Amino acid sequence: VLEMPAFIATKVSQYSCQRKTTLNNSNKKFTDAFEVMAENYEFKENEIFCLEFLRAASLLKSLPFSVTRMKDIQGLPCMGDQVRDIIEEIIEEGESSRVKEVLNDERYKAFKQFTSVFGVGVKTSEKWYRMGLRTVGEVKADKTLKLSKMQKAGLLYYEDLVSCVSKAEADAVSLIVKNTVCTFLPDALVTITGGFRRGKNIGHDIDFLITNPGPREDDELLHKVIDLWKKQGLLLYCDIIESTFVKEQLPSRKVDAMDHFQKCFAILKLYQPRVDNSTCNTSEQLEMAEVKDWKAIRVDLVITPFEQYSYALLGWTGSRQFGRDLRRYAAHERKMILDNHGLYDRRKRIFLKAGSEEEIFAHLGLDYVEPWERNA
Ligand code: DCP
Ligand code: MG
Repeated sequence: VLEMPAFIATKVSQYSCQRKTTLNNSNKKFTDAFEVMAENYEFKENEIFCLEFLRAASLLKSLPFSVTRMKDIQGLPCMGDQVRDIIEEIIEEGESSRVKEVLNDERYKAFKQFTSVFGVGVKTSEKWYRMGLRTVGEVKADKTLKLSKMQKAGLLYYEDLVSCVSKAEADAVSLIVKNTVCTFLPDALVTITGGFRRGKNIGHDIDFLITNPGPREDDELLHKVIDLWKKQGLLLYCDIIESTFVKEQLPSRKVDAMDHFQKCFAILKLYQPRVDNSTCNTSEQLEMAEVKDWKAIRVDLVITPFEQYSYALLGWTGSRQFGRDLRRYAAHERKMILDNHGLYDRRKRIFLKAGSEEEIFAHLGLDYVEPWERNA
């Protein structure tokens, strides 16, 4: 481990794609606080302040030492006044009164609950809050609410979906996805992305990227997979989004833009080892144990053309902050536009091909960062 002064001497980049961020966070006390602040600003749709706290959190996560004095953050980027105030409070008092205030705030608490429902974002939360609703329980009980199909599923499987996905569950679902895809396309490449590819052992969903290295594409693959799961009774919910990719189109400059791949946001039924019936005393408990031998799991499937696979892999591996900074770095430092489909060089006016993530980093003039170092 580097001593603090020696570490600071090597200048820390403002871009997380020029840092290594593993899951060993030496500054959780601070980064948890910043993430609460960022979330509260997200709920208030204040993107600037939200990003300020997300960048600060990301920076402290990359430090190989714990911050204990204000001197430790001297010369570091992303440390604005709001951020410094909270760091100072936590150093001196052990906690931040501003963060505590947010955590106790009625609006924050309600939004936190509402947005934890699959299909519910800030807009819907705002609506429900204005109607006087405060908890998911109240939302469930209100039979007059007009809900989307996604939100209905989100509420129906709420308890399963808020309890996080474990690595073991991700591995089990991975087998199911691979087996199903390969019955239709034996050569298909199925890769787990998102947090699990970054080495996390829990997640809110499981993300998969599917591509066919062969010459032909199969637009029907996703539909075939979904239809089979329906027949097998494994599909609790699914929303298929068809591809909207247009070849000549320049990559989107929006930092959080959705990509154009054919994809599916699904909820799968994962059968789990049965609960031991001998521990149940009442007939009701016995019935429960027998009825529910499965868990609802959120799964995203993304289908990509083989030529775009590396870009899709880089984008879908995340983290979100790492992806944002890659795009910002490309735009501001290289005059290039990066998205999940490709990289466009605005000076040369060409798309840069890449057969691996390493090649994309090389195009951007960046040192390669391993997936487990992208937990920014
Ligand atoms: N992503 C993307 N385009 C989208 C949605 C996500 O490029 N429309 C990227 C950014 C994320 C990654 O894909 O880092 C995975 O998205 P998740 O929301 O599943 O995030 P994680 O997998 O990183 O976290 P979690 O463990 O909560 O699932
Ligand atoms: Mg994920």
